Amino acid sequence: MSNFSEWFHNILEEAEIIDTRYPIKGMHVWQPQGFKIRKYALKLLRELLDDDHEEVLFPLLIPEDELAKEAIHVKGFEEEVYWITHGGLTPLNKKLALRPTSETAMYPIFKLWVRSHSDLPLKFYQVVNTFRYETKHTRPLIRVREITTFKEAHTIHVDSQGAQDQVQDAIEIYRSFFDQVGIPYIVTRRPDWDKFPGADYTMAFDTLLPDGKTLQIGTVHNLGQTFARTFDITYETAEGEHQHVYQTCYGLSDRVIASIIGIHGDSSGLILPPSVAPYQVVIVPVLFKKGAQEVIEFCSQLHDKLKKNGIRVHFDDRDLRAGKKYYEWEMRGVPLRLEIGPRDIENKKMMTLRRDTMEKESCDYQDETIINDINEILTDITQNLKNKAWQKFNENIRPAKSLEQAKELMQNRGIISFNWCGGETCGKEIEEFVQVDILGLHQESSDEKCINCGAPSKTIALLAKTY
Ligand code: PR8
Repeated sequence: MSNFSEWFHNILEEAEIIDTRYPIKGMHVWQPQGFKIRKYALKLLRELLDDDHEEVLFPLLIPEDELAKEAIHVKGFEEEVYWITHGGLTPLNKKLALRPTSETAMYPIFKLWVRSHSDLPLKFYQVVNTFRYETKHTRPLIRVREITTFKEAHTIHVDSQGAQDQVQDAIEIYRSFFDQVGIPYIVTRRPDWDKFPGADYTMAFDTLLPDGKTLQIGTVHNLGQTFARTFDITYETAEGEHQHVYQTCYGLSDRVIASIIGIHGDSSGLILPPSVAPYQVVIVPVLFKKGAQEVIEFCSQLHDKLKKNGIRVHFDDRDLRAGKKYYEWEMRGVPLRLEIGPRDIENKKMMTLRRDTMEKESCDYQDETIINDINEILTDITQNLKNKAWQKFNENIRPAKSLEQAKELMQNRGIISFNWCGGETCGKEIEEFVQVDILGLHQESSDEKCINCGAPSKTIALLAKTY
């Protein structure tokens, strides 16, 4: 995969994930295969959030005066908002924004919903499309102007500790989500100049795409009381006083799918983790003149049995050369292929091909254990994909002791860890020198010095070329 960008665009087209021919820049069409991957990824996330969040659905349009209420927030988004100015031929007396995110749509209503301390915390989420007029180069799934699958959560708490704890909980939820699809990540606290407009602080998940550039795949923001004050969201304490609430919000986008495709795929196409694969297993009959009917019947029964047991399976009985079918299912990333011919049935065998390793193996076939056997292979594929991805990710995080070394290491892209004092002027100098971005503060370090200004530094930060 020497040219990742080209590979990525080709595979989106060939595997029928996204059609990029829609005539608006940054807005694309989900095709059936892509839509299924999206659907299963959403299902995983919903299962995690539904534990203690309520799903809601707010309108797409935000009145101009509500969007403008939170000054820092609106400043952060002013260059990215799409506006509706007319209803038919009639100019609107109040412009309406297409939500770039939904804080200013939701929070005026939260003001009406929040009453007493006993109602809190409240945790909501919605899955919607949001619109951002991105000026940087757009790319399908990675930087789009219509984010079609914006999964945004918004929570409300009585105190600052509640919001801080929620940030940690949200990070755990996202960890668990990314683990289920085998995506490696590193969590940093974004520098102040790069936090979400209106947030006290922002925690971000970054992964690494095969071209060595990092992609921000999720963010968790502690909003403190900024929005609560702006929208006057208060609750009544046990003593009957009115206090402003504390809030958090966090979100994931279409980038989740981009990273699944980009990180696991290879030169033969997609490699999908079973958790999101439209088909987890494909059965291909190996037919000869003799015994063909028996093979078809066997495969068809096997298909029904797997399906009944909750495995997403497809029986490919098209009248095509087996080789052509193999090529197609490999390109589409089906985790496991079963090839069954007359001799296999006779010998109680089947041929398996794992897409993650491309290993072909003749396995025993037993009616009683087949479901278990297949589920075991699928679990192993999930684990192997995750391990491989994490290993590659970790290999690409390298420490630098000086700015010169950071610059040199950066020639191979990846992530550089280094000691940083945390100061803004100093940070900008580092970015200027190495010509890449500071992702943020990653973890505590023993006493060291900032690699740029020499001031004492107790934190390790990360640098990377970012998307
Ligand atoms: C919030 N408010 O909005 P965030 N294309 C694809 N993905 C994108 C794009 C884009 N143009 N822009 C951002 N993302 C908060 C939290 C409600 C939810 C992805 O936060 O602006 C990035 O992965 O940080 C980002 O981390 C995530 O959406 C949330 O966007």
